[in-house]
Amino acid sequence: MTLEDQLVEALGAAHVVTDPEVTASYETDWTGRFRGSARCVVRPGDAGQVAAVVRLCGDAGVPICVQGGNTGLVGASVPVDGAVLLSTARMSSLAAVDEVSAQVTVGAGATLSAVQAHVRPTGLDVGVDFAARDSCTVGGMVATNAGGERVLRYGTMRAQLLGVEAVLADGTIVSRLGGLPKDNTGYDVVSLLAGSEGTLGVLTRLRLRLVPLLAGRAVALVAVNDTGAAVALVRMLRDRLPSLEAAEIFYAEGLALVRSQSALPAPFDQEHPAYVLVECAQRVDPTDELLEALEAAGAVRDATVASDSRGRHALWAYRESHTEAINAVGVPVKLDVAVPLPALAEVVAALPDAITAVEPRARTILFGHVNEGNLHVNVLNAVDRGEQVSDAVLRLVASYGGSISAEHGVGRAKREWLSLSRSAEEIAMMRAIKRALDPRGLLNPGVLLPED
Ligand code: 2HG
Ligand code: ZN
Repeated sequence: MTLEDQLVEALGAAHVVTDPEVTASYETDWTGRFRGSARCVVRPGDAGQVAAVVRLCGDAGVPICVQGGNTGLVGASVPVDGAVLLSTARMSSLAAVDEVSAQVTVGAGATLSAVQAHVRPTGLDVGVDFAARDSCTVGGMVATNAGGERVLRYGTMRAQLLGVEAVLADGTIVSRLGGLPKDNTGYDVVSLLAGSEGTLGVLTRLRLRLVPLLAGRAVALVAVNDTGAAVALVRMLRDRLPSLEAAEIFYAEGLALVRSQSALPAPFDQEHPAYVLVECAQRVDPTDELLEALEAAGAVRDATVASDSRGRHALWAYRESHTEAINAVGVPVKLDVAVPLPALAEVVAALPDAITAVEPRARTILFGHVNEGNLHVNVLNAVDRGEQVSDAVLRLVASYGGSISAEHGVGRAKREWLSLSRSAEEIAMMRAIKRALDPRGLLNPGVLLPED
């Protein structure tokens, strides 16, 4: 029996796909930069079926690549050639919300927006949110330790995670979904799986902590002179406004690109060098306190505030449309970095020259999450020089004590630069963990750890 026949026996023919027209959409990443070729796509329905897939692939010595919503931006969800691509799409269960504990258990394949829609009627919400919410899956969010727009208030995905069910490389099912917030009984295996990018186990269910759903919201788009002014503004708002939930940054060039790809009107009657988008959220309307804080702030060139849902979404659209607008004009080299806040302005000023030094035609669009010093460096017209551009950006960032991956993960895109952010001792420790849990390197080979 071929591996495909055995997989059909375990999952049913409907859930083992070999038709190249169907598998094609799983074989390219969202940006169009990373490609692979899977021998088939399997769609297990639960941990038991995942365990069967893992055992069969292990016996056949065939690697497995795990894919959620395929919205990842570092090439980690694209298969190495000849791998079995395991899609989590069918594992999208949503258990009843535990309102007493403010927790919920969901399948790894549930999209973020499905979980939001499921929990919000109970007055609770998911602490992490970002633009890919309609397609990204909770499993992928945990596997990459996704960050997004509310890290300032609630932390990254790891901070939302109270339990996991996962299948290890030998087919063992590890289930720890009890959700006790206090539980100091040994190694934190749940946290270890967050950010492991599918290299240590296949996540099948997740237990998430929930946060209060805050209906009183106000969003301000604030025009400022430069990154330094943006950092100073956010620091001041953070000190003054306990309701501050998001602080994002983008620049004139990004706004022009977004507007060229959409029907969005100009937010102000003139252009400005840089823009900060902030959102406040609490039980009662925070508009007055946001306005007062903005009035007290020094370096505001212009500002517009929206409290109603339509107005707030319209302001967020300027920021959240960046990714799609960039992809609409070409395949970008994407780098997601973080630097210490005091260095952010200097790094932003240095980046364009560092990039054009290795690719003079490059067009660099910067935006990101200002409070975490997290910049999304998107470089167009540079995909043929992707290695050199990545090298220049990541070395610059590392020289400021920054991280080569703030929130998207390492994936295939950045693994050869891991030593810029992690010491040799840490990488050796990571390799030892990988060897202990997946000695044959079956799970997501080519992702996260550099070539040995
Ligand atoms: C965001 O913050 C995402 O919108 C995507 O992390 C960033 O497209 C990007 O580079
Ligand atoms: Zn981001």
